[in-house]
Amino acid sequence: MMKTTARVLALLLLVSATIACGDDDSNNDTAPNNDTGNNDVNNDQNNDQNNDVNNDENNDENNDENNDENNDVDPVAECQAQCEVVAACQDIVDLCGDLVPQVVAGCQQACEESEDARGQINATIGLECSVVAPLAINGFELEELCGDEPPDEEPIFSGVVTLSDFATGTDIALYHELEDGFEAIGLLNSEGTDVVARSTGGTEVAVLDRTSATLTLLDTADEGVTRTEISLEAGSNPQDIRRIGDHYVLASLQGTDLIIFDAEFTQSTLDLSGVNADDTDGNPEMYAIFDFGEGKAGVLLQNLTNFASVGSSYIAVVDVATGTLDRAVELPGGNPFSFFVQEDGVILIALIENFSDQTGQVIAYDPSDDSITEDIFTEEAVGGDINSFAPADDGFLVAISTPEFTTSLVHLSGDGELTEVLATAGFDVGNVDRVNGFLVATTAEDPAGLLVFDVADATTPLGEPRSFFELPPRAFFGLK
Ligand SMILES: [Ca+2]
Ligand SMILES: [Ca+2]
Repeated sequence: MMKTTARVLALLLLVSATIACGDDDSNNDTAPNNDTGNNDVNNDQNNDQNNDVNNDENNDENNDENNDENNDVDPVAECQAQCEVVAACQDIVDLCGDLVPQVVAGCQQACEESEDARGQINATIGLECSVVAPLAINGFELEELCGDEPPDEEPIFSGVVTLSDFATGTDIALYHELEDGFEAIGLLNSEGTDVVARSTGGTEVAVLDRTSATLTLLDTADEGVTRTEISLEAGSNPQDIRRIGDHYVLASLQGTDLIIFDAEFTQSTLDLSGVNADDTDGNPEMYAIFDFGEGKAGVLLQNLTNFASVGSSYIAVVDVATGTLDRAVELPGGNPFSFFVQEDGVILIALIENFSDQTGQVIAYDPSDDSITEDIFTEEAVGGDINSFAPADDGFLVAISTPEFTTSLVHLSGDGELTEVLATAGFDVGNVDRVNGFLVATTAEDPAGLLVFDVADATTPLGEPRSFFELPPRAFFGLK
């Protein structure tokens, strides 16, 4: 269903541009003959400029039609009829097969919605298939639309990938893992070099561009159509955004205020600087947000001073509708840096303390009763700072940065045994996420791509890294 919509949309997008630039000369020469007074002139011109057979037919048909209908031909109906005529040409039937009705639908919608397209299409009335079919195939890019049909199957899983070289720009792509390959669809290209994508929940993706200080909300179910674009405070370093009910909650590393947007994107703020008295710089370092349930947002506060952890970190539990702090939950360690929400609602949080120490750990926090279980696994066990992790059936996949400031993707078995999965010189591991029974890790070098694992065997990647587009992938999150 999505593919069908996408194709018709793509067709619509192509109409004005492609027909307009397709062959202006021949199109303009063949003016629509819907005015009796102009029939003779038009047809004389046609006769002069096109082949005799065509124009003899044109003259007969057009004059008859015009006379019969008192010259009151609806140009939209005329255009839509021409869509069917052209789509019946054998070359197009051969090329598009089952997609012909969609080609016609897209063409006819263009007749309704675009005066330019309508004029261009009507200008082809009367041309033979040998002339108009190549024009349509070229103009509508039908070889691409019809000839290269992607597999019509439900993806095994889907996700969103941020690709960047931190220099020339950032691409945000929608990724589908398919039974016999993969498909990547560009959603947004930014010149910004400090851009992240976040799931707000559902199929919606938020793109936070710190370079331009903008928030863009895209709908992946609609091939990345932009829903909203909002300017943010420059330098606020936005980190994460989450949809809670009909509100959005935005966390920024710089500044004291959590930002809450209501359904009309009217902004309110909540000062969280007082949650940890030990964090004397007044900035609580809001790092991430999760849906706490019952209209509440959980905001992870790193509480750093001069980039160093200053004792406990906290979860600020915020009632979104009222914009008030419900409570603050103290965590047994500093610097929450990544988290994973389990299906049972329990949240695993990596408290990494400081970079290059190995004193951090992953805890399990249960929002239903604020209980905490420590030492799910430790930095000491995996041999570095825990950048990102996701649970497998038999342990965890963990992206770490080592004390030597290299990155590795490691597997920690259920009994705490470390199995190094991938680590090569220059290997640049981004993050790990779990979606629909699979684990996906991003690698930016040697090689660049997405590494896919089955959760039942998280030590052996499934096939080659999935590599696409020009920029290396930096982060992936699954669309739940
Ligand atoms: Ca601080
Ligand atoms: Ca650490």
